[in-house]
Formats: sequence, C-alpha cells, structure tokens
Amino acid sequence: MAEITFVFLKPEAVRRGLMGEIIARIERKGLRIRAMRLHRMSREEAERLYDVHRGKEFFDRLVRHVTSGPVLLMVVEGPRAVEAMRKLIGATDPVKAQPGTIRGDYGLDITQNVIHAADSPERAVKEMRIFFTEEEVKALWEGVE
Ligand code: FUP
Repeated sequence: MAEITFVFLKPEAVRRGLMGEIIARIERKGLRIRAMRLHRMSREEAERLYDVHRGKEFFDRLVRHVTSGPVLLMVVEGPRAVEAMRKLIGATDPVKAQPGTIRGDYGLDITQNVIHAADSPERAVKEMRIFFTEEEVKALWEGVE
C-alpha cells in the first residue's frame, strides 16, 4: 500500500531554475507527483507549516525566507513515500548532507536548503491541509494506488 507525502521546493530553487532537475530526480526514483502548484506562501501559512520551530532563534529567518518568493508545492506518492523523500532530500544542513542527495548537491546554506519534505505521515497530512482543501486531500488519499 502506497502513501502520499507533502513536499515543496523553496524560493531559491524556483529562482535558480532548479525545478526541472529536482522534479526529474523525484520521478526517476519512481515516486509519482499527484499534485503540483506554484504558490506564494503567506506569513500565516509559513508559521503554521513550521509551528514546531516557533520561538527558536532561526524561526523568523526561516519564515521570511519561505515567503520571499514563489515555492513549488507538491504531493508525492509511492510506497513509503515519506521515508523515501526524506532520504532523497538528505540532511537539513546542506553542507552535512551526503552528495547525491538533493540538499547535498544543490545547497550550502541551512536556511536556503532547497527543499522541504514532511518527516512523518501525520505531519504530511497536517502540512497538506495548510495548502490544499479538505476535499483535495481526501481525493488525493482516495486516489492512492
Ligand atoms: P528538516 O525537516 O530537514 O527541514 O529540518 P527541521 O525541521 O529541523 O528544520 C526546518 C527548517 O528550519 C530547515 F529546513 C531550515 C531551518 N533551520 C535553520 O534555519 N536552522 C537550524 O538550525 C535548523 C533548521
């Protein structure tokens, strides 16, 4: 049984023209993109997305960064898609991330670390609900193959 996860490409990935390359890596892995949309994130959405980091020293910088330009929202499907996407993106700090991972290959800065992927199935649903309607999330889940 497959599952779906929530992913987004951060503003610098869009700005640097990396969307195509990163989408190709996700597809090459065998994962299926079920939904995709360019979106300008509001401050409120960013604060909900990163609620677990509220109060930390990097919180404001993080929120300012993800709201600084359009991001590419995605819902990705596959067997153990949450774990598979987390492996594909690599460690949070792109300098520490292994070469061959998306962050390891495209980033140098912990704030501008190119891509986000939910870290559990529960978080994936919670994060999807910030950007997609209840009906859309339901339809995405019902369409899982
Ligand atoms: P990840 O799940 O890998 O995105 O990592 P975290 O949930 O720990 O962090 C979320 C985002 O906060 C990261 F993508 C970048 C930012 N961050 C910092 O800017 N500084 C830190 O020390 C930790 C995280």
